[in-house]
Amino acid sequence: MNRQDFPILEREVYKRPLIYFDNAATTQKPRCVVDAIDEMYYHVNANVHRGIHFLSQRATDLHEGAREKVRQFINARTTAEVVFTRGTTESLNLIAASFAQAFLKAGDEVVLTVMEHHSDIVPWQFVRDRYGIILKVIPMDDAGHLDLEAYRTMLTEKTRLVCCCHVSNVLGTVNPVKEMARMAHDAGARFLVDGAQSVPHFKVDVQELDCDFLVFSGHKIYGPTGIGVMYGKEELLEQMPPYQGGGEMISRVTFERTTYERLPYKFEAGTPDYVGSHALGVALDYVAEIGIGRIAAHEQELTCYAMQRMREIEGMRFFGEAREKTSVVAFNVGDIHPMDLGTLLDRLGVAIRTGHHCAQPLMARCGVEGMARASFALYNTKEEVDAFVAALQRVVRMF
Ligand code: 7TS
Repeated sequence: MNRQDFPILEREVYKRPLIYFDNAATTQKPRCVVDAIDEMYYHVNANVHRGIHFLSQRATDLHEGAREKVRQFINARTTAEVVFTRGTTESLNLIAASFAQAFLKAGDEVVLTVMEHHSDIVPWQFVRDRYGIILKVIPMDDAGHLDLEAYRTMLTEKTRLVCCCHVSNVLGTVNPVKEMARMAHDAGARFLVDGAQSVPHFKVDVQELDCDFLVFSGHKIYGPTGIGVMYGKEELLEQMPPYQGGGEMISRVTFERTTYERLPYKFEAGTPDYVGSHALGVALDYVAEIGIGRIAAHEQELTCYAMQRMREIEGMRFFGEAREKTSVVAFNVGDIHPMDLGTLLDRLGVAIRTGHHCAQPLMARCGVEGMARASFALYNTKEEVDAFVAALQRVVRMF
C-alpha cells in the first residue's frame, strides 16, 4: 500500500529492483516527510523557544505542534509527558540514569527480559555497577513467549522497575505488556515499555497499557533519524532529576544554584531537533491518515504469507513463532552462515539484516551466533515476498 509515496523504492541495486526487507532497522521515508525537512530548512529555520522574531515563533509552533501530535498518537494525558530525545537508545539511557538517581539504591531490583535489545540492557548494567542494584532476567520458551510464571516469582518487595520490549526486534513476539504492567504495579514496581518495534506497527495507548514509561524512535515509523520520544507519567517525571544540563532545561541559573524548567523541558537540554520533531509529526500524520489498524492488518497478512512461503525451503528454521507476532521473521537455513545468506540475497536485490541484531543474550538463548531477518513495512507486497523466496531458493541451491 502507498508505495508511490516512497521514492527510494523505485531505485535499483545491482541493476535489480530493490526489495527492502530491513524495516525493523529503519523504515524508508515518504515524500511528505522529506518535503517537511526541506520546507523547514528553506523557509522556517530559526532556533526555538528563545526568539521573539517571526521565524523563531513559527519554528516553536511547529516543534510544539509535533509534541501534541505525539501526545495524541500514544494518548498521553498531557504534552508535559512527552520528551523529545535522539531515539529509543537515548530515551533508555535518560530513564536509567535519572530513575536510578531518584529511586534506586543498593540491593534494589530491576527486571529485564531475555529478548531485550542491547539498548535496554547496557544502561541498566551501568546503573547496576554504579548503584549495586540487582538485574533479573525473565526467560522465555522456545517459541518466544515470556515465562510469566517465572516473572511472577521474580517480583519482590525489592523490585523497583520492570523493562520489557513490547515487540522483540528478533522474534517479533508481542509481549503481554498490559498484563505484565499490572503485575509489576501490584508488586509496587514501575513498568517501562520499549516500543521501538511496536509503535510503528499497531496502536499503542499509554493510558490503556498503564505503563510508566514508553520509548520509541522516529526513524522506525517513517520519520527522520535523530529524533525519538521518551514518554513518562508526569508524577514520576516530576520526581526524577534532569539527565543533561545546559540551555532550555533551566529556569534560573546562578553560580551557586540552578532551578529547572517545568516538564517536559527539564529533560531537553540544548537546542532540540526541531526539524526532526516537525518531520516526525508529519510522519505520524501520514501513518494516522492511512490508519495504523490498516497497516497492522496488511503487515500481519504479509508476515503469515512470508512464513508460509519460507516453510517451502528445506532446512528452514524460524526463530520466534509466538501466538502473537508482528512483522519480523528471523531464520536460518540449514548450516548456511546468515552472513552468506544476506550477502548473496543482497546481490539479488533483497535487503535483509543478518547478525546478532543487538540482542546477543537472545542469540545465546537460541544457541546461535546470528540469524537472518526479514522485516516488513506498510509498503511491502506479496510479490516482493515471492521474489524474496525465489531468491532465497536460488541462494540455498548454491550451497
Ligand atoms: N529497542 C528495540 C526493541 C529495537 O529494535 C531497537 C533498534 C532499539 C531499541 C534501539 O533503537 P535506536 O533507534 O535507538 O537505535 N533495533 C534495531 C534493529 O533491530 N536493527 O537495527 C536496529
